[in-house]
Amino acid sequence: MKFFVYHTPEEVPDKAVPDCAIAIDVLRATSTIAAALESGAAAIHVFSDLDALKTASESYSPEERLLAGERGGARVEGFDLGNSPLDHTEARSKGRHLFMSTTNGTRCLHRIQNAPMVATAALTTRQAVVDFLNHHNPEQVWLVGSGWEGSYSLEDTVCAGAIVHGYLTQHNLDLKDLAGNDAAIAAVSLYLQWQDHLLDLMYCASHGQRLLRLELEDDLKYCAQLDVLNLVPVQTEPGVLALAR
Ligand code: 3SL
Repeated sequence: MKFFVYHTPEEVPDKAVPDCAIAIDVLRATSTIAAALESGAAAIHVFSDLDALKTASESYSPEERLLAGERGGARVEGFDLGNSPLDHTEARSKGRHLFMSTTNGTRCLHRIQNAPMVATAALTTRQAVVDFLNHHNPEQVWLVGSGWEGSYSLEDTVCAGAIVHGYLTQHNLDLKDLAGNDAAIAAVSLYLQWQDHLLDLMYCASHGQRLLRLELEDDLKYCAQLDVLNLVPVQTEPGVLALAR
């Protein structure tokens, strides 16, 4: 297996397609996708365009669907939810289809949706993602950070590093044999620097600070947790995610 880390969807090579591509948006889209599936959501339908989202959601009854929209960190007016993982409880989400649009996370998923295997990762699901990779053993893995409007986000790269580091220690491998690009090596270094202080990293990160200004500190605390959910969201058709079977 070779890991390639891309800090943003814009960095992803145009013509190549890996065996497996994994979208990461720790703050907060991929943490929220995992939390929704953990709460029993039937599937997550991801859209860039809010009008297309509303139209597609109409094929489900109001009881069967939830509309989740975020722009600039805040909930889109008229939507049921914003983009907080803490919104999802069994009472609210179980059995329902989540129609979701966020600033960067959905863009990242669209960028990689043509890969034969597409999944999402967060710090909360890191070990489950390592187990998923062990099981499927893809040759080339892209770990793609969502970033913020085209620029690099610390928390996505630390998560990519946590995944590579988890795989590496489990197999007792050398980083130079696993890393497909220099960014993979840098991501592991970032993780090693911060592995015992992940919440502090969220406080330093520019998007963490943006969320703190919106009084979303509890979201930071939730998203900084490592290995607390044993599930992997996988793409079942372009733009739709459900639990890996
Ligand atoms: O950009 C995104 O996709 C979101 O995760 C950003 S936010 O954390 O909801 O503000």
